[in-house]
Amino acid sequence: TERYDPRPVEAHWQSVWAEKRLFEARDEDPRPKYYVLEMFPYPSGRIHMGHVRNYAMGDVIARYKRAKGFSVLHPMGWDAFGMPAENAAMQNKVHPKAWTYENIAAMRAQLKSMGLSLDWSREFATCDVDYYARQQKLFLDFLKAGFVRRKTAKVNWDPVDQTVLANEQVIDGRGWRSGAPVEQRELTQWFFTITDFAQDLLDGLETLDRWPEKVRLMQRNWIGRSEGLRVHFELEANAAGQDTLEIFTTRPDTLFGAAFLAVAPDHPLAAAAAAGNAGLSAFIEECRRMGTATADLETAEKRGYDTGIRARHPFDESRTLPVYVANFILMDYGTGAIFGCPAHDQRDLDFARAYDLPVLPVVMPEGENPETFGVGAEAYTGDGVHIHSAFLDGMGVDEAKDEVARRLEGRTVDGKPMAEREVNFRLRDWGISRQRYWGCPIPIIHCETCGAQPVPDADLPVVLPDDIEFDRPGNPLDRHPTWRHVACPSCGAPARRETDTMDTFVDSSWYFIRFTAPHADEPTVPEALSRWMAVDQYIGGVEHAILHLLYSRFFTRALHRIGKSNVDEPFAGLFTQGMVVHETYRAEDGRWIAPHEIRFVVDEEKRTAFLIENGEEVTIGSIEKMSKSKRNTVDPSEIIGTYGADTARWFMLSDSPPDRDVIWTEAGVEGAHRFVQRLWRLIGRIAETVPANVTRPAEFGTDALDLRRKTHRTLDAVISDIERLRFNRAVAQLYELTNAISAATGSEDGSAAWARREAADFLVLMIAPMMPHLAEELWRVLGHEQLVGETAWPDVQQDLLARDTVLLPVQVNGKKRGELTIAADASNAEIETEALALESVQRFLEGRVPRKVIIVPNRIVNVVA
Ligand code: ANZ
Ligand code: ZN
Repeated sequence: TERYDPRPVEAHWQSVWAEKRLFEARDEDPRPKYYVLEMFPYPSGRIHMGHVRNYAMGDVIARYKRAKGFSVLHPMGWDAFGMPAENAAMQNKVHPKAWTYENIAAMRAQLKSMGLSLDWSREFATCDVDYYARQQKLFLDFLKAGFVRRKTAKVNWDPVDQTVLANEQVIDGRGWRSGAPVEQRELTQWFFTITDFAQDLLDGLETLDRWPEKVRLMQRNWIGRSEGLRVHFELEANAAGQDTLEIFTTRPDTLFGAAFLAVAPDHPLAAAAAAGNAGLSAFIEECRRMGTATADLETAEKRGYDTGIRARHPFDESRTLPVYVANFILMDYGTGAIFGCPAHDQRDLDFARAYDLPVLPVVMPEGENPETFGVGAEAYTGDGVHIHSAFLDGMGVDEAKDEVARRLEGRTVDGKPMAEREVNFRLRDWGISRQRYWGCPIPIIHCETCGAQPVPDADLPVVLPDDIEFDRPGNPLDRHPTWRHVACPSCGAPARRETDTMDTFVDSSWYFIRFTAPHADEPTVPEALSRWMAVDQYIGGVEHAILHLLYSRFFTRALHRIGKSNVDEPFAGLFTQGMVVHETYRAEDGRWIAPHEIRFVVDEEKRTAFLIENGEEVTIGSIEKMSKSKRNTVDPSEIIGTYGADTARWFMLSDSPPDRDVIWTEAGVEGAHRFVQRLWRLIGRIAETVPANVTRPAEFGTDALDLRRKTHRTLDAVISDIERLRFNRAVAQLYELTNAISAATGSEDGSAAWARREAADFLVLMIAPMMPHLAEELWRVLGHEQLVGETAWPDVQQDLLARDTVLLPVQVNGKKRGELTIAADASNAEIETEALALESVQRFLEGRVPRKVIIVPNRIVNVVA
């Protein structure tokens, strides 16, 4: 047949692969392992184009590595707990569990229609009791090992709905449902002690040489190591019952530029000073209401209140510094108190300008005049020499930091050293308590007498009750009539269950480890873990560059410390893919129009869009990330239904570098589909005209040799492109080879026929990772009995890679000025670049830009200047 119909073919091969269990990873397979993983999806209901791109990339690697002789693990699962299921329950009266599993079923079918080479035998959802039961065990293991702490922390509290809100439920400071201003409340919560791993997590980044530098930098900044000094300032005359105030600074060298001290609103000194000071009390109260989200504090106006307390300057007896309570000081960083140096810190400068405090520069760039150097609207945070700083004058920043530390360490207040060096991390402990139903229950029982008790092993797992009501806001587990009432495992008295569930980031912090032994009784199996971990190639969105990856690195380390893992880093290679973007369309009245509602009229001048429904003209807007709100999404199922999965996969991989955004266009998809059809006809013709049993000739004619060279060079390039995840370049190579094969008809002497067969075979094997169904079908057409999925990747014949060279004379304005040795089949662009780069040519051009470069193939190059 002339036309290729992907639908029956794709379904056929999918069932053949499944029957043969071709993609199931075997623990006992003796070949070297390769673990490729894409970030598992949240079961929102339908897959989107971002998924298609993500999984198409992972599948290319999985199929390629399999063909290269690796024992490949390529699993799939579902990140299935979380808020949307509860929202659906409240809005549509459907149980979160039913909603989630229905979505999973729908999305599983969609993924299967993509023909991904996944090991479905290892599939699980994080909301499966089987999975979260093991997570509860790990939680208790971590608790025993000291990786879990209980402490109070602030939560967002909606006073109208009487419920805790997740950060994403707070919109402009108000509850998403009630619209009431959100308050901060202190709750006792569970934390993983990730801060104890801060240095380790930082050091580990150095070993991750197959991660994008950008992501490592983001992690480094998030961990935020800083070396600094704790300094005890003496307060004047027993202020508010305190003699000293301890601050943390990373810039002790700027001490002579200090203009004030400041403490956080929750600092004990603030409370002490507020006693009997109504104005200060009101200010503190206001700060509290504003909340403490770090992002807000960065941008909020810097505000403070003078406590009236004064501190002594440690090196200058004549100076005192006012002590403020300020809204930009965080209680849980350093000591919750600072000295402010306006000239060299932007926050301090903004504050000083608002409260009329002196701005004295004490560091200036080398070569400035100390008498005239000043600071305007921007603080000077660079390096330089010290000025106006007594014994520090003339020193550089590092030297001055050390000098201040040395001098203060040697002095004492109240019998203690006035300063201690300290390393601080910006990283906070990971609070995992969520006041929600649809999550992994925290396996703890609270007893009035015995305190928080772990649920005994025999009583695990703690299973979520199914009979719950979503008629009111808040956590339904709190209102369940029986679930929360249990006997204390230690004294037997009536006690209550922890009703908080775990942050869903916990679920995704070890799923990749569970894939190595998904059905095991224990959470992890040492042999399986050490066989498959680390993940060799992890692929996902850059939006997970910080938290998910950091938490996973923490989990893996924590498992190592308790002897359950032998690796520290879970992901040896990381790739962050770009987004799928699309044009946007708007009707006259401003409403967003979906791509399928539009018909285009294209003439030489422009493209115009019209509503199919009534012919109204529609404005073509900017290209943006596909989103429901702008209605510029394209449904993968529709594309697969129309063109087949191979076309969708091919287009996704072809159009731009995989780390950049790809613009989805109908024209692009059609182009990809035309290529599918073209391959079908081309390979079909070869299969018909060139006998499958031609014997390998002893000698190759020129045409045959040319085609063989092209074939092997393409193979060589495709290998290096796939290994570097440059899929779009691999695709471009394959287009070229296809053209070369089409062109190489003509003489059918024995050697040319053999070369054509070889080229066709290789082409099919090379497209297989991207278009696996078409490849299987073509492979069959070519007469092979094995599946492509079972066939080894072809070998490059090295001697065919060498290129013949020619020697070309190079003239400038008609006179010979040099010679160029270059590949005989080099393109004109290559020849021009190389010719112009010749030293001799450069000399005669004397910096002029050549007007024209005339190339007579294989004869001569003439540069016209
Ligand atoms: C004086 C100073 C002078 C500072 C100067 C900076 C520049 P990193 O590097 O992020 O660790 N700081 C200390 N504790 C704070 C807190 N609890 N809330 C808000 N700010 C706090 O930042 C350390 C610097 O942040 C410290 O060094 C302190 O200001 C401020 F020219 O001390 B610095
Ligand atoms: Zn008890």
